[in-house]
Amino acid sequence: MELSTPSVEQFATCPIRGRVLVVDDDKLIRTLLTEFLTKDGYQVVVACDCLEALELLDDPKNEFKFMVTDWELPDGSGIDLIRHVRHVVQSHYIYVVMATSHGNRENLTLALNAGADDFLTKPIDRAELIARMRAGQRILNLETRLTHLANSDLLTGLPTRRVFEELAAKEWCRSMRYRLPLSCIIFDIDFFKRINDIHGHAAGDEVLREVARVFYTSVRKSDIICRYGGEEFCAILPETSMSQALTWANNIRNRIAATEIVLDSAVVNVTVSMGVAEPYSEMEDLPDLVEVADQCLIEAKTRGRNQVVA
Ligand code: GH3
Ligand code: MG
Ligand code: MG
Ligand code: MG
Ligand code: MG
Repeated sequence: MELSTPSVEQFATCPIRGRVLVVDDDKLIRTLLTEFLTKDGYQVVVACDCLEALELLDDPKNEFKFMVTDWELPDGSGIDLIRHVRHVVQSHYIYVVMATSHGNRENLTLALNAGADDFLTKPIDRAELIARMRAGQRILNLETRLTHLANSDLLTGLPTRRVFEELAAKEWCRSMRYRLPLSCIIFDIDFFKRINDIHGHAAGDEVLREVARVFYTSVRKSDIICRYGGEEFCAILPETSMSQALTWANNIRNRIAATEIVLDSAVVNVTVSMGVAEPYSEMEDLPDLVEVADQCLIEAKTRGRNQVVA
């Protein structure tokens, strides 16, 4: 798997570099940083003190990729802000640059130990700022790629079962708390072993990719899906009743059956069997829901495959 980071040339053509939180009580510095960063393609949001910065950081909509912070602020220290970022805001990594005139070795060590990634000495030099931001961008890009690799199934590109279980468990809690409907669909390709046996394993892989593609293009952004196992796929449909889920399941079952999958040696069609379930009072958690859907899937196989059982 190649894992090269983009070259400087690629950066130069990259129009949007993400959102930067600039924290400084000096208006001139805020203006200067905003101008330098905006010109280089960043979206800049400014804060004058810790309180303002914390409010912005704690709003998940902001999704800051970077924070450039001053050391001394009217209501606290940039060091405390950095500690907050590292200990509280953890949904994604924020690359932190400490910008200060306290540029001695002792302070540099303190800032790095608090969680800063880099250091910028005032007065701010434009070229140095941009170069340090690009160093940060390389690390963030690498993190994004590694996260994607860790969370996606290599063959189909769908989320892995681990990611699915994490997100679906959250959705389960939300649906319980707010009494919202929720449905689970699990499906398995019928007689898939035959594809491997007749056309070879590579052809089997192609069929899996194609089924995954039809599945992926049939769901909403809010649905939580995954490749659940070998030739098994699962979906949690938030705010979806059993009857809506049944309609959806039959649609996708028909779409898969109608898809002609072009292999090297032949054109094939596959069908899928599906189980659909919704929560009921005896269920304790998400695995209970998936288990019931799985029982329905087994029943669909027993009844002759290429059908949906609820
Ligand atoms: P059923 O209708 O009862 O589901 O029959 P089936 O043949 O689909 O089920 P079975 O469990 O007998 O076989 C599933 C096959 O899926 C066996 C396994 O080798 C194959 N398989 C699992 N993962 C992969 C994969 O990543 N690629 C390929 N090509 N085959 C896979
Ligand atoms: Mg200051
Ligand atoms: Mg089986
Ligand atoms: Mg199967
Ligand atoms: Mg199976």
